[in-house]
Amino acid sequence: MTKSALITGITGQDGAYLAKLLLDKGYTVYGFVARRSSDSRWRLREMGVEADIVYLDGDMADACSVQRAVIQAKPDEIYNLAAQSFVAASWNQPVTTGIVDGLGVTHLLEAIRQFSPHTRFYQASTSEMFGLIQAEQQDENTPFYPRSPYGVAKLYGHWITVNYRESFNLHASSGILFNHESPLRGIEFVTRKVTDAAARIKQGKQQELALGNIDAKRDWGFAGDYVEAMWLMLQQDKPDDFVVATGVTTTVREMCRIAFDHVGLDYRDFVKIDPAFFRPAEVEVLLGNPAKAQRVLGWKPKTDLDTLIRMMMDADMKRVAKE
Ligand code: NAP
Ligand code: F7E
Repeated sequence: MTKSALITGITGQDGAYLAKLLLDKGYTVYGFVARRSSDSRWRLREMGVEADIVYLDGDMADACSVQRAVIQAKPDEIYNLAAQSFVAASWNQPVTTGIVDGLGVTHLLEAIRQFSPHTRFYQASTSEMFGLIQAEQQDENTPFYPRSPYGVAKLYGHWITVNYRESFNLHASSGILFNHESPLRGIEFVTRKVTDAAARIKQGKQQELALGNIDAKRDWGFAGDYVEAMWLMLQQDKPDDFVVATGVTTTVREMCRIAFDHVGLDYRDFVKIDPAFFRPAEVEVLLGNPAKAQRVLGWKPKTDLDTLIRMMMDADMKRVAKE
């Protein structure tokens, strides 16, 4: 029988990769989409899936619209990817971030509990919940210490998912995903900011690149690999929480080196440090331990950072050349 899934945040990076994965598996895919004044479906077009999705209008802040979407779709699976996901912006929009990324999760869980309790639920949790890290390598048992309004809101979303699982026996899982990137990554995130700038500098369209804390370290993986882990979580008999990461951490500085190297440039000639890009409170280092995901889900990252950055550089070189 054909399965169905509702994806919130389907117009985002992960939404586009996940929609493609599920459509390829034969799912009927519903996309919960907020009204915007300009086009937000470009990633779905890039993935060649725009016409294959059933769109349902709504906003995570609007409980009525969330409820209506759940009742209309009554899907087998819901993937809650919608969020104000840019950490730096969360200090300027702390309340919106709290409502969308935090309370919005309750809107969905309540709708499932009341109207579609058979639906399996995936919550897009994040390594930002570890923030000021309490263990050198973070796993499902590491205490949380969020460092931004985004991290705090996501921690609420994580715990309400755990709580509804334990209170109402819902099949609700939380994926604690470390940074994952792709050519579809938003331009404000550091990897895309760097690959886009390196492509522009190479093609004479930009002179320099202003960055903040380039000594920060992240555990970066490929979004295409990570959406498979989301799907695998909902195929398990039992819901649970899983860290999804590569187990390797790298500085922003080294990531710059890889990107600029790929187009024959030395990043040190172009990168300038600008205090405007430093954060009020920084997450200095993240390093995940994906052992449980490997053991229980049989999931392993397939793409290393070098391959990922080269993939992003190639895509940006082509895109910038066409502009
Ligand atoms: P993204 O590209 O920023 O996509 C976010 C999505 O949420 C977009 O489709 C956006 O719609 C939608 N959205 C924002 N506010 C909304 C609202 N009020 N109502 C309905 N939809 C709304 O994020 P991503 O990188 O794909 O990440 C997917 C999820 O995983 C997010 O929840 C993020 O916080 C989480 N996460 C990401 C990472 C990562 O490294 N990428 C790691 C851990 C967790 P528009 O396109 O219309 O703006
Ligand atoms: O920053 C440093 C910055 O914005 C990474 C989101 O998907 O992953 C993402 O959050 C690091 C930070 O991602 C610039 O200070 C230096 O230390 O690419 P980012 P993020 O904050 O790690 C997590 C897991 C999520 O859940 C989030 O949704 O890079 N950095 N200079 C910079 N960052 C940016 N954006 N711009 C700079 O100029």
